[in-house]
Amino acid sequence: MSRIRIPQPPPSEITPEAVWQSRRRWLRQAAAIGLAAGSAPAVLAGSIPDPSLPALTGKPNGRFSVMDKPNAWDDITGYNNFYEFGTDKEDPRRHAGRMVTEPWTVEVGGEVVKPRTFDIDELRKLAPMEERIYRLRCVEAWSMVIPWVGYPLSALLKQVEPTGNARYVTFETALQPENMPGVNRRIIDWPYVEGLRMDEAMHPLTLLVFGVYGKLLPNQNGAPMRVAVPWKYGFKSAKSVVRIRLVEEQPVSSWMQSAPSEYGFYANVNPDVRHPRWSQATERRIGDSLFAPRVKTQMFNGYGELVASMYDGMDLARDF
Ligand SMILES: Nc1nc2c(c(=O)[nH]1)N[C@H]1C(S)=C(S)[C@@H](COP(=O)(O)O)O[C@H]1N2
Ligand SMILES: [Mo]
Repeated sequence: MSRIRIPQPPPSEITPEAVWQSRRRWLRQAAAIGLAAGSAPAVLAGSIPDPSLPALTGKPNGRFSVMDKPNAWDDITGYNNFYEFGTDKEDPRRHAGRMVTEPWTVEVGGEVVKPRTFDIDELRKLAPMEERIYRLRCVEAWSMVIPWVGYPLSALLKQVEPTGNARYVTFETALQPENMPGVNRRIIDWPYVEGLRMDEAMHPLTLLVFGVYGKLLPNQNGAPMRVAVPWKYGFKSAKSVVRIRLVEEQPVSSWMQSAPSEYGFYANVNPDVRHPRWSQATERRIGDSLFAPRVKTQMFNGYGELVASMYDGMDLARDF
């Protein structure tokens, strides 16, 4: 008799309920201090969001959250990759305010029974919001810890009923040349396109994200909706998505197209497969002191117990 194996997080990934609750208290207290006095040190230092920002909360999901302390609000919203707005880490915060995010629709089509265009308000109500603390590992060998608010991508994909031909999913980012100073430079062939294999897209860890730190997503983090795939390099997680297509053939994503020797389709975090220009064995944690040692990068960014079985029999050095 075969049983469906529900993936269990490894012991190091499980947040014991008590620890989880105490951290929740800590976050709430920090937020309360911010509410009580706008001049509270935590707000001034930018470690938590400005209480006046629009809220979007989710039920904490301890099972799919890591134990690490989340990065400061200022790191998460001020040190970004969003090349549509420029290549400097500060460019997205500086320029992304110009992106128009209202109205916003997301077209979901391709190999599906019920293709549909969803309004963003509809998408925000499609499934219950969860808060999940995820690691983000950038291919540039730095990392952060981010409390995202969203729900599994699978909830949306089930709505449109993928056909038997649907083997991959592609995500396309909005293209607003008049508001995006970065797209005048031909770094990649805009719009930004990324993709996942169907089982990766349906995996419970793959999150559609609408908020961060209990607030609606700021534009620089991919408002109003982006993807978060925590066991892959950050570039797989497309921001400000306007189109999702289910397709039969493995898509060519923007980074693969611009530099196929540097960026593969799978892009699973893998300390043993170096980027042609640098090692992936260690990472710098954003927010750590300059003198802090680099940390060892973990296979699948530490999510191996949950995802490794999807790649059984694959040579991940070849399929990088
Ligand atoms: N549309 C778009 N999505 C993108 C990027 C981008 O340049 N454009 N950068 C990627 C990279 S390299 C990373 S590391 C993450 C960063 O997400 P964050 O800025 O919210 O931390 O977004 C990814 N999604
Ligand atoms: Mo990245």
